[in-house]
Amino acid sequence: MKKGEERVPFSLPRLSEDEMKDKLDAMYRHLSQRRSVRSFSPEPVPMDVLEKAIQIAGTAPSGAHKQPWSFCVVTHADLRKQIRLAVEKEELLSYEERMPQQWLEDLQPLGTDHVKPYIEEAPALIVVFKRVYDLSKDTGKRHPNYYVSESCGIAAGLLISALHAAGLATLTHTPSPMNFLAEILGRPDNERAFLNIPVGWPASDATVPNLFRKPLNEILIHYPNPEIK
Ligand code: IYR
Repeated sequence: MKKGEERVPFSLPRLSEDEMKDKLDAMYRHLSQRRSVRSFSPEPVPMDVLEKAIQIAGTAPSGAHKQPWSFCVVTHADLRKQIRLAVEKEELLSYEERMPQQWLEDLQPLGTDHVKPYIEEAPALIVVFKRVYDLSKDTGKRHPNYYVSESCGIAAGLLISALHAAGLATLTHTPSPMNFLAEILGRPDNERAFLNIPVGWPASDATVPNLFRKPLNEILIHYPNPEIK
């Protein structure tokens, strides 16, 4: 048997239908409480909680199990300030020149603009990098990774769910372009910034827009379906 081809038995606990429903009802109620937050308390969050959340993110499935992600935790105030300034410079250009009118209109209910105090106020930023390729430890040769964005997207979903379970608020922030993050954080050539996630407790006066989530019947399509040939 070749290296990595060993197989081990696998099973999951079998739940009754009631147990399945109860678990998922509770999970839905819990995850429905998650909101993107743009106003954080500056109180530091425990590092081991962030570490555990990142360990949870690292359980995500990935293309060919390459685990093509790195998570940078930035708590240092000077570095957060530096990132805020760089973010605001890019976002100003985006809001003033790069984003089409329709996009700006779609963002109106969120009330966002290029000013991003929360990047500095949140006690931690988790910057997710996708690794577009890896370098062989022995030969230094480039080795490709696969479905890197899908893999990192799933990992980021687990990360924000884990942080939410710990009672922490997050924002999935995507300045565009965001190559300055790799520069500021000194990341190697194979890493590209994927998401910048401010983390912390919500500020005591935090508010969020009164958004509604699509009901199940708008996002679920059953098959076979008499309305679709
Ligand atoms: N990255 C910008 C703009 C922005 C874009 C989307 I799509 C959002 O859902 C929210 C904001 C910003 O952070 O302001």
